[in-house]
Amino acid sequence: MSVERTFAMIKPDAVGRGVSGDILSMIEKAGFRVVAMKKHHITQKQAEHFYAVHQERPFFSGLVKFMTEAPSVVMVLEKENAIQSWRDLMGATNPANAAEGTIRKKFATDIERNCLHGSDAPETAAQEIPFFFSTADLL
Ligand code: FUP
Repeated sequence: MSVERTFAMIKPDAVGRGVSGDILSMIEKAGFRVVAMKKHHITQKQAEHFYAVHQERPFFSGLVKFMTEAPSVVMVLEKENAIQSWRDLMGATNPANAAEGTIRKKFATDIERNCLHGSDAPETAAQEIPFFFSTADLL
């Protein structure tokens, strides 16, 4: 295993409910280093691009609407095996299936408003990190 970076997002539902601090605390307690972090209100174009892989799915327009309704917190996290570790800490996409101890189990309400995003592979992290952060943010 090697030290990796992954892209993480606290979505508008969690930010709006004021639980970003609690989530950040769980992230830090799990041993991640926060390399970069900012609040960002994603535009419609950005959300459509970010979730382009889902553009044919029936939930796409609802997902874009939700993601653009209020700001998110976007982050780059670093740790050994960070991509899988962050997905493990997030829990299942559908919070109804999320394991005890995961963030989605604690804070998420439904499959769309599921609090968090995390890159699912090194290639995805390599696209998602520069989508939100410049080289200068990541030194
Ligand atoms: P994840 O990798 O956990 O973010 O999950 P996916 O890439 O499968 O889905 C991306 C986002 O689409 C989810 F976070 C929420 C939304 N989604 C729905 O709203 N309904 C679905 O049935 C599946 C996903």
